[in-house]
Formats: sequence, structure tokens, C-alpha cells
Amino acid sequence: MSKRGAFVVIEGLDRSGKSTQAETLIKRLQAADIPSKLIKFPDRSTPIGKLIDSYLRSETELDDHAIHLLFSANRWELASSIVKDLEAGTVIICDRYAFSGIAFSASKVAPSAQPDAPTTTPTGSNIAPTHKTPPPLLPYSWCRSPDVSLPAPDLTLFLDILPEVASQRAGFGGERYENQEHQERVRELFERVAEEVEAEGIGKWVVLNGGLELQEVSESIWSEVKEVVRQGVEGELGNVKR
Ligand code: 2DT
Ligand code: MG
Repeated sequence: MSKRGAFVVIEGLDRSGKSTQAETLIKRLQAADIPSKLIKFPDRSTPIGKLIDSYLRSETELDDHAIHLLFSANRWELASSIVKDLEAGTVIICDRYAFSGIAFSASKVAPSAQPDAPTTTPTGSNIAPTHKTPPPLLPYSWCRSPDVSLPAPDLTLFLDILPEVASQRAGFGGERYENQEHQERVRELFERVAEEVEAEGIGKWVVLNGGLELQEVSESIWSEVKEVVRQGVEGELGNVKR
């Protein structure tokens, strides 16, 4: 069997630099004449993607289960073309994937449970915000299930950044989920996802420091991917397991 293209996913919090780095990487691959394609989830151009886009911009409200399933369906609508490209030898660079789906949904908590501003009692005394972890709206295992059997990445690069650093970057705060409390929970959830990816053999998971200068991050990405993108991958494409 001839080799197939590598499936490389870039993950991270909002404003961690994923999109910039994915674009830099694809340019580098093209300059090296390595057949490659950049994809991104959510893919807002499809009919399902348009619903997601409107939800993220807070133009529509959707049940939390329903939007979770739409994010997954958005991956499923592209799954067969991903497989086809990889089998044809094309490297796929994917800006967010199922791991964002799990981390962002499983970190949702009921609005009233969010440790917001201190509340005031009728007598006027302040109640300090509670910092115990509020209960999740969607069970973690339920969040994982719709993505089971999707093509599994060979390599996931997690651009790690502190939520307080991300929230200072330009453009933060425009969309749903872009608030520091949610991002903090997302970062914790990504840690659980990372452990499971390693334990269950859903490709390799590498954590890179996303707080460095752009060029330092792109060099660290290149040193992780250069071999696998040049040599291709032997053996069958895996699947996201349960
Ligand atoms: P971008 O800022 O990258 O466009 O993402 N999200 C993403 C989910 O909640 N579930 C998913 O399955 C995916 C892929 C993360 C927009 C937001 O959508 C979130 C940020
Ligand atoms: Mg965003």
C-alpha cells in the first residue's frame, strides 16, 4: 500500500494563534511542493455552517444539545472528502476539530451557575462569588459520542496559551464563548481530552507554547510536522474511538 497524506490538527483556545499558524504552515508546505490542503471547523460556508455561524454571532439561540450535534454534523459532511484527500496523498491541515467540539460543549454551565459579578441581597450586603466548579450542562461522554468514527488525526498540535493572555489579544470577545471564565474551563477540558487521546491512541498530541512570538511558534510547529508531512503516513487512517 502506498503512503497517504498526514492528517494534522491544530487546536487551542480562541486567540491562541491557530488560524495564523495554520496559514503559515500551509504556505510552507506549498513552497516545498508538498500537496496539501487547509480546512477549518466550523466550516461556516455550508448550510449547517451557516446555522453555526449565526449561533456564534448570537443572532440565533439554539438548544445546547442541538448546536453540539450541528458542530459534529459539520465535520461529518466533510469526512468523506478528508478521507479521499488523505488517501490521494494530500496533507490535511485542520484548524480545530472534534477536540474543540468536546472541550467547548462539555465546559458549558448554566448561566446562573457562572461565577459572575457579586450579587446583592435585598438588604444590600454583597455575597462573594463562589468559585466551586459549577455542574456541566452536557455530560462529557455525551459530548464525545457524535464524533466517534470520524477520521482520526495523526498529529494534534495544541497551542497552549493562558486565558488571561488570550483575552488581551486583539479581536477577543466578539463571539459566543469568548469570555475568560468559559476559556478557563475549556482549557481544563482540553487537558482531559489530551489524556484520552494519548490513552486511546487517537494520534499523537503535542502541546506547544502559543504565548511565544509568531515565528518561534511556527518554527516549533515545523519541527513537529516536517518529517510526517514529507514522508507521508504508512498504514490505514484511524478513527476517533469511544
Ligand atoms: P473559530 O473561532 O475557530 O471560528 O471557532 N467550537 C468549534 C465549538 O464549540 N465546537 C466545535 O466543534 C468547533 C469546531 C470554538 C468558533 C468557536 O466555535 C467553537 C470557537
Ligand atoms: Mg473565534
